[in-house]
Amino acid sequence: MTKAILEPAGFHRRIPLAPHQLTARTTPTQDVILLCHLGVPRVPADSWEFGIGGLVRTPLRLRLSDLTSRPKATIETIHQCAGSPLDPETPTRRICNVQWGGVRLADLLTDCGMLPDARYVWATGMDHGTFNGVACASYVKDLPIERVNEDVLIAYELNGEPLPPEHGYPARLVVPGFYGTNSVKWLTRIDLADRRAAGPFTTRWYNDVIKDAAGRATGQTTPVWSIAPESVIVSPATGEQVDRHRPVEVWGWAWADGGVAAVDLSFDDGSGWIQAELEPTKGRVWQRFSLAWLPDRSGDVAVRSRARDHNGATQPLDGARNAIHAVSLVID
Ligand SMILES: Nc1nc2c(c(=O)[nH]1)N[C@H]1C(S)=C(S)[C@@H](COP(=O)(O)O)O[C@H]1N2
Ligand SMILES: [Mo]
Repeated sequence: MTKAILEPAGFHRRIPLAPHQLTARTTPTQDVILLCHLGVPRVPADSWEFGIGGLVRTPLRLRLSDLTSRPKATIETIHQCAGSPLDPETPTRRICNVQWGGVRLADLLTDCGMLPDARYVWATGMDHGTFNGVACASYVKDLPIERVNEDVLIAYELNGEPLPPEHGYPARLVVPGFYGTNSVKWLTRIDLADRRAAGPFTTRWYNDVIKDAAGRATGQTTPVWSIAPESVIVSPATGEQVDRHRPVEVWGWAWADGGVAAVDLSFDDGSGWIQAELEPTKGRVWQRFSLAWLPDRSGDVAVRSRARDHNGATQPLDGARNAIHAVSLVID
């Protein structure tokens, strides 16, 4: 296939909604985070083909009509950008919650017949160019093969409509519960392999430094795959004036790969924490939390939310992409 035309070419991002604007449970498509390292390839659907190969018994080639004529799976899930790979410890809170429609990757892999040595799934996009001074022939990511459970999709729909060009038309990978960087857009290949992929997006960027208990680098890294527990306060918004002695509902969203078990709120710079009400984990959808809070003193108050996942992992105060979110309020 000839090289795809990029329009625009180069790094392209749409600033998502700020936390206080995340009022909708399902994020409208025009408000969905948008992140393209190399540009937006314009892919003509009639000439598009997508191949599955590598460590499989029977390689497959599929056109868009081959995907759409198979049974359609839909999943509603959080969709989060991990932030800049050049600045991985700064929280960006680029988050939304959307519905994807497509074909289960697991079903396609069953049709191909996985060979026993296959340990990783490599996904290649049609975009190409330069990121941070490094020439990239394509955008390639990988994931462990055991992660390909029933909700990993080759998606061709976003919120019930065909994917818009910038979100991956004609088809993309969606790995619910993994950071967005792994959900390769404008798919051209899936390959099974016995090792991690070698491109800069898997070896050079998107590997977090593992730290010891004292916060020192151990010299080891871990791929930016699973979404760490996180939460944002939607209301009240930073700067809002709140009446003293009048209960105010503090609410927001919490999420994690595997779901959130509890959300605690602090009104005293993190010395005390009060458990909020929380919707139960339901699939991959974000969970609403809320607490009726009675401000009992005047002045400036910072409200913080802290999510805990089902394994007990929680959010740090700072120094990580999932650091605790705080809103500053004026109590009058
Ligand atoms: N081919 C390709 N896929 C990609 C990217 C990219 O630059 N090229 N960016 C990734 C990143 S960092 C994120 S956060 C998500 C964002 O998906 P969206 O723009 O559709 O919301 O796409 C991922 N998939
Ligand atoms: Mo991202």
